Amino acid sequence: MGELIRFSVSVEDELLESFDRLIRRQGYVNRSEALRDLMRDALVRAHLDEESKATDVLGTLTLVYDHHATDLADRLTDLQHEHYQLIVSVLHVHISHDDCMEVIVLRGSAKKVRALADALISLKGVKHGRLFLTVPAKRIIERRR
Ligand code: NI
Repeated sequence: MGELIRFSVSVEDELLESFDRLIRRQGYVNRSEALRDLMRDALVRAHLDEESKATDVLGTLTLVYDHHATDLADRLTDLQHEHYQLIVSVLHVHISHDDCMEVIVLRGSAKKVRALADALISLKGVKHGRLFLTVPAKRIIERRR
């Protein structure tokens, strides 16, 4: 951790009131921590947008699907085996009689991770899928100095 620096920010009163209401709802105890989280998130997203630099990203892909859908379970498994180098871990939850949820932890280049996530999400029978990408925050902050 670097040293803490205090800085002042000028902002319209209405914007600040809305922001304070939001972060209170979210459970923040002070503005500084909320602002730090927003800054880190902005840095991570900016880094991920520069695809060529994002060589080591971490992702969680959540998929919801009907396990009765023809061939789907096999195709999901086949695709994951084809790209086993990108897959760190898989959590499977039977969420109802018909539906399964799979949370797949991915690690690799942003390009490959996104491509695999897109291939899995677009399989017929997948009802909902969403990829969340992040990077080790320490690395982002150091890189940007
Ligand atoms: Ni299941």
